[in-house]
Amino acid sequence: MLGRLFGRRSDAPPPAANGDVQAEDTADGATAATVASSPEPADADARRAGEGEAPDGGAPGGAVARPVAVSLTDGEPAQKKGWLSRLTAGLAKTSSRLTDGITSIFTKRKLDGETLEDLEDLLIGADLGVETSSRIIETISKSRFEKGIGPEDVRRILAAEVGRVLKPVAQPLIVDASRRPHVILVVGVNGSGKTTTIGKLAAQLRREGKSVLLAAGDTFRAAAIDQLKVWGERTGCAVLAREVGSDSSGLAYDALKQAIEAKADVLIVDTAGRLQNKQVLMEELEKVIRVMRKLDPSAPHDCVLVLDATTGQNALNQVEVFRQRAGVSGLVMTKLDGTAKGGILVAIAARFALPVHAIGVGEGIDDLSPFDPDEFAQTIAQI
Ligand SMILES: Nc1nc2c(ncn2[C@@H]2O[C@H](COP(=O)(O)OP(=O)(O)O)[C@@H](O)[C@H]2O)c(=O)[nH]1
Ligand SMILES: [Mg+2]
Repeated sequence: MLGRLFGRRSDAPPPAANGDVQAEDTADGATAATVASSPEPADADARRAGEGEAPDGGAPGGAVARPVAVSLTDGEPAQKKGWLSRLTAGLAKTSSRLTDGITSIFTKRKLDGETLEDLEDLLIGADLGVETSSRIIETISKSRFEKGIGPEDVRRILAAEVGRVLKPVAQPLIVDASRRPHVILVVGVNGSGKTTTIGKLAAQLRREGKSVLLAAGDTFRAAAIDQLKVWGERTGCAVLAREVGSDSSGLAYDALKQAIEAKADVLIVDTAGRLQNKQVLMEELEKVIRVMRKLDPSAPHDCVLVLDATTGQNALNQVEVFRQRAGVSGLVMTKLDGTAKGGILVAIAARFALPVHAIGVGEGIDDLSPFDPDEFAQTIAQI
């Protein structure tokens, strides 16, 4: 059982006798989790986890992700390099669309109204938003480029403006060590990448030596429950799960109770995301929050909205809805690797000013990183 939970290979050494996370199957089919307060360093577990298959039929995590430790709170140079190449690859579609477009508009052409209009179309087409696009156009038209303006100048202005918009929102997800547990509620529409993001986040927290309990609050689909269990095994985190159709707020309550008793560092609560019936979904989320507050009035300490970058403009609407009802405190944008319209992150930052904690650029366990505005800006402008 411990081996399965720790994602241990058969040839790997057994975990320390005082392993921090234990789980046992209970009579009602739920997986009960016990999280002790002094975890062993999880680096080895996380590395092993990186060698497994991605859940949910995704690409093999091991093939995509090398076992490079990327922390949400720090970054060694080697890790940074690994992340940068991942970011560059992940944002390739967006950056090549923008920079190829800029090159074709600004090569051997005068700077006139038509050129600027073409640029504006390009920027809006990449979902950067009207506000940011207009500001870039304004900066260019106000600048005195007597000898004409080249693609590189435009790329530099683009990077500066995107960096300026993103800087105030780039705020890492900080786990408050004084809370036991720090509760992170993860919300978002179906398929946005909630469960995958939870898995990636859990891996990073475990590498930092934190004990983490995961609650399989999307009780609507068996596959969703199994998917979180797989991530629990890969990352060495205990998972509290119940059978399909169980009450998710009851599960969240029990998970928090258990995490408090075990003095776990972090509890991450997964949720369902069917937006077909917005009202029911939102009421359910409100109930999850309400019941957890009976145990800890300050919970959840973070409510993270996971957004799929490939949904484009619809993501703006999702922020609106979830912010009103679930009290979203921060965002993670996933699948930036799957779109040429990664500019949507800029539009969202400009419109809502909500913290962006991290971005996802792939399905692998290491494809989540703290969000660095300058890196993002320079990468999409290929500076
Ligand atoms: N390419 C890519 N795929 C992702 C990313 N994040 C999640 N996915 C995939 O998106 C699909 C839905 O993710 P899932 O976590 O199940 O979404 P949920 O319904 O919100 O929990 C899965 O196939 C994931 O592997 C990402 O950053 N990039
Ligand atoms: Mg899910």
